[in-house]
Amino acid sequence: MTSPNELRHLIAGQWLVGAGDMVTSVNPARPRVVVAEGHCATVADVSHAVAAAGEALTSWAGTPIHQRGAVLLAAADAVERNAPSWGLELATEEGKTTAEGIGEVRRAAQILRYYGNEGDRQSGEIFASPRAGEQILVTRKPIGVVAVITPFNFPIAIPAWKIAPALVYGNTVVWKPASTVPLLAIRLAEALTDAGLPPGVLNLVIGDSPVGAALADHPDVAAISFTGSTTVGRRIAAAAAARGVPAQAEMGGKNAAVVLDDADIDLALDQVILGAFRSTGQKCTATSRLIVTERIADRFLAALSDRARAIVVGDPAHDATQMGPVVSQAAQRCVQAGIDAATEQGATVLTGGAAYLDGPLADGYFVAPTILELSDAPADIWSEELFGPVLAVKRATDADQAFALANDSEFGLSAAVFTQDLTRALAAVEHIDVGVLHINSESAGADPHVPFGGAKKSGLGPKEQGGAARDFFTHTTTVYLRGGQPGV
Ligand code: UN1
Repeated sequence: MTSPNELRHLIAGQWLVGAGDMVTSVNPARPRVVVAEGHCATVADVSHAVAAAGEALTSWAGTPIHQRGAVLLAAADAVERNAPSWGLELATEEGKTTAEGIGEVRRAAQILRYYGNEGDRQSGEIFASPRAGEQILVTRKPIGVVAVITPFNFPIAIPAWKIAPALVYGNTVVWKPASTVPLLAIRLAEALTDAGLPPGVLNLVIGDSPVGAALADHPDVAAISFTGSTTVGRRIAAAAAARGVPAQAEMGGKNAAVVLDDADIDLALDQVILGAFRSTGQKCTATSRLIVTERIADRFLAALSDRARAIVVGDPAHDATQMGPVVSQAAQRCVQAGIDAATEQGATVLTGGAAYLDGPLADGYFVAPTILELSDAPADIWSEELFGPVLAVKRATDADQAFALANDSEFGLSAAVFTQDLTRALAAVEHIDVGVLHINSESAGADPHVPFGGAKKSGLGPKEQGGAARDFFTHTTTVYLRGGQPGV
């Protein structure tokens, strides 16, 4: 067995051993295997990191954007080159399949490349002035030291899509990743420093919630970008508002797939399976609710359950595996408790319904792909995010009722609608209240050049990615520009 990777923090360009509590990341498929371990950062480390980011700010902000972008482009090449080995490490630490792990590392490279080229894009605006001899320019400046707090489920892609725009627009960063996935955080930070990022421009502090809270509450942090649970996101956004600094919080989802009578059934089956069970359902964009119209419901649900049963669940390191474990024992218990509560509240288990407590998967944190059909009684599983491979189903009489059920959630991150009828697709665009809508594709997925984020209670503050990222990571200065000579 190889020895675990040593956990280190990056502060002011130095890789340091922490002085906080011991933290260990394990392979959720074989929890006796330790992937990385070491000491957490302390609150004092957070202060040092914020101070280092503050010291590096003036010089980094003054570096031409093309030069800042060149660092991201060089890092992208390194990330891409290492995709096979880091993808396997990602799978080993997080639990998604190796193919998905490699795909995610490549996606991080793509995101770094997108922002690496930002210098070639428009960076401001010019308006006409109502006064002769004047133009009005809108220019952009970095905000300052940015805190980035990221979740376990995309250990490199989500960090890349926050850190890359923050850096390219001239901010400096202190980043706290989830302590369940420190290895990929170290890999990304190394790629960026090896690519030439000056000391202090990116700092990495690994730890649990006290480290995150110390970072989010630090008086010298000028903006916070967070992805994670609704509870923590709201707390961070409230603290940021109290200090008068901007925050973006990407939080929960309870995303519906709507399958209408006229859908291409095979396509819908494929995509609903991907949306619900890829990454073991651990995405804020995962499909966790299914609404299917009555006329096709029996046929669709029987075929969907067959496909879910056929998913090969196992160790993410094996090529044949199609779905790995959930990230931790706490997650496994939480998902099981959610399923049990649903059945007590009247749900019928169509397939799955339990963790694997004996047999070859018993050691790991595995849960079977689960489909539950709900009765008319209220059920928590319809309204509360579970973050696991669990799909809750309701039937609708027609498209209107199906769209109303899709909207029956306090969340509004993403949705998927399956129909071949343009009029119904357009009605979905008009009526379904979400930040990301897929017509005839699964509810997950996000491209780097377009806005990403939720409606309703799924998100707080500006969206991520594309032009939205520029809006968040910069502030504008409106310049009324005249020559020095009156009247000219
Ligand atoms: C995707 O759907 O591919 O935490 C990305 C999450 C989201 C990212 C989803 N912020 O799952």
